[in-house]
Amino acid sequence: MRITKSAIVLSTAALAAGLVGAIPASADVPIGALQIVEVGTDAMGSDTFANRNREFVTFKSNSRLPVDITGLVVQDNWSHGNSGPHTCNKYVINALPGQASGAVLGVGETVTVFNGARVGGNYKTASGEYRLFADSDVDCGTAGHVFNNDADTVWLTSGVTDVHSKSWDWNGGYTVK
Ligand SMILES: [Ca+2]
Ligand SMILES: [Ca+2]
Ligand SMILES: [Ca+2]
Repeated sequence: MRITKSAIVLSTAALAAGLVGAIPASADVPIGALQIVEVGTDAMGSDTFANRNREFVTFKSNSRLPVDITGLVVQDNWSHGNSGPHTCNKYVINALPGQASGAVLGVGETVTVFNGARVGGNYKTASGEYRLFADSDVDCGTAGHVFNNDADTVWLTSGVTDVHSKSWDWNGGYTVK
């Protein structure tokens, strides 16, 4: 198998902590343990409260161990640079569907956070993808759309650690990979 730098870092951290299971919630998720694979940046046509789900972030685990992502913040560049208390333009993962408490991402598993809402709420697909719904406020961004269509950055932040980010500076499509 391919040994990644992040896997080595993670393994070292796990050994240092004497762990055999998941990286504990008290530790920040290590840099590189998660990877953003796709961002929905712009809903086709007008950006309205009803089509907020066309804005989304998909990320996967690159870790060789289950990783506790409880408290992970998925946020745009405005939120990332705003250290004051605020509730706009970010989503905090405190639970995953099917788990009694906390949020532990298994090896190779994927999460998609949609900015809109869904009847029935969060769920896990048959193929094992967690789908979470941030239900952004209409007063945040443009009718709840928070990822700038032309240029922005999505950040995955755990405590003080920026685990991964993805930027774009174009306006030529609806998603960025
Ligand atoms: Ca947008
Ligand atoms: Ca649009
Ligand atoms: Ca933004």
